[in-house]
Amino acid sequence: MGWLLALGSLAVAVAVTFGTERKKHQVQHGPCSYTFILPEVEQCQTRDFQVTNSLQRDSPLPPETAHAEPTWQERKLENLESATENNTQWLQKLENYIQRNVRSEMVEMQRNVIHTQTATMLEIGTNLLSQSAEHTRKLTDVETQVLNQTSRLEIQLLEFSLSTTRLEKQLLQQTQEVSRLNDKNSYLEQRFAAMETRHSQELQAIQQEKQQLQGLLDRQSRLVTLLEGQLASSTRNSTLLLRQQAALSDTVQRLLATVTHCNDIAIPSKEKTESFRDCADIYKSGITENGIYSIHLANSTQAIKVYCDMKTRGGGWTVLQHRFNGSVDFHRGWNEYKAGFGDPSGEHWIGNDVIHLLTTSQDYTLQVQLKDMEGNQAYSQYERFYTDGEENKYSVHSQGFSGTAGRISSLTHSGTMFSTKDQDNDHCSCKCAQMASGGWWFEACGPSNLNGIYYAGFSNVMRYNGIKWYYWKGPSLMATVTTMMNVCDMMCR
Ligand SMILES: [Ca+2]
Repeated sequence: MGWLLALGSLAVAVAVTFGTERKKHQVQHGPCSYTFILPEVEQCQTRDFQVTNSLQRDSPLPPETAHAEPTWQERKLENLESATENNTQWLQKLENYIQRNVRSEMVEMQRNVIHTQTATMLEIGTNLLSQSAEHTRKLTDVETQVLNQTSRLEIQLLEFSLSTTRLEKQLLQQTQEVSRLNDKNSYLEQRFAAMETRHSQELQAIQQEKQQLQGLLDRQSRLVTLLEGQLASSTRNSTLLLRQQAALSDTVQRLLATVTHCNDIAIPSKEKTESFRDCADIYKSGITENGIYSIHLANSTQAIKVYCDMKTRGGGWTVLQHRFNGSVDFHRGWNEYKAGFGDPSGEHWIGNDVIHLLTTSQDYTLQVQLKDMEGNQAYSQYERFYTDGEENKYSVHSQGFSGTAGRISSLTHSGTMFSTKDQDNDHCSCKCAQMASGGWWFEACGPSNLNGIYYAGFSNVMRYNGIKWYYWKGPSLMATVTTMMNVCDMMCR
């Protein structure tokens, strides 16, 4: 490369030296042609011009110098020619040198360049191949990763798809369920609305009914007020009537007393002369017909009408109680049982005071006669029978039991007090007279009650408050006839 630099500097030097010259000088050397542009000679200073080229100094002087003095133009031309020749020679040498060196160098350089380029190309190719392989490997890795990722994504997608299908199914089911519930709900709402309508209608009807009832109640209240007024006036009338009745009764009593007194004065009766104490007395006097007779109790002048049974078992029986058709109510209070009620010719109770006075005046035998619905008859008899006075609540006393109406006595044991619905003297925490009906010697409440309710006709119903003589027919006798009658014992007959 050194020669190229030298050549370059020469060309530059020539160009600097002749840059201002306009004229061109061409040199033909073989196939090569050289063109020089030289500066204008007229502008140069003659004195200052000198040639420093060694080739110029070494050349011999031309022969003309000896004999003739050349002009400056000629010298100049000669100088120029010699300079040109020197330059041409120099250039030829240079050219040769160049041709000689440049060719081999060019070949070498070309070969080197080719080698270098080949090596470079090979290196580049190798680099490219390695890079390509690297890229290929990376690409393969990336592809593998992408494939793996894709597979994973596909699997996930499949799972998502399955899950989605499942969810869709569930959603569908839930939608159906919701739809079903909606249907049910609407059905229930309809039913509820219908029920509400019905209830409101019923409520209206009930309210109307209530208003009607309210109206009726108001009318009845007015009627009740009216009736109460009428009742009050009736009560006043009734009180007046009762007073009048009491006055009439007094008048009748007085009249009867007057009549009796007149009779006593006018016709002295047989009864007056023969004052009977009981039916046995009458029977002993020779009267043997059943009927109503008057007796006088001991220490009493008052005549008492009694029914005398002159036929049964020897006759002379004073009837204390008699029932046969249920026409008389036996569910009465203490005072009525005390005084007696009913008529001796019909159903009656002779009275507790009479029974007490009669049975304590002398020894008496009691006989109870019974007859059931089928006509069966039986009796119970007590050889000794009496009752205490009212101060001892008419307590019963009996002994010497016999008869056909049960093997055991149905009359309560001695000492049992008499009870009525308004006087509870029994040994029960209850009130036997109210439960069993009638007045009797209830204990608690005992096996008998001949003053119970008289039930007519056949019935299988067990009645606790009927006529009872337990040890003959059990708790419910259904008797058609009951008779209690007293007679003085055999000694007095
Ligand atoms: Ca009691």
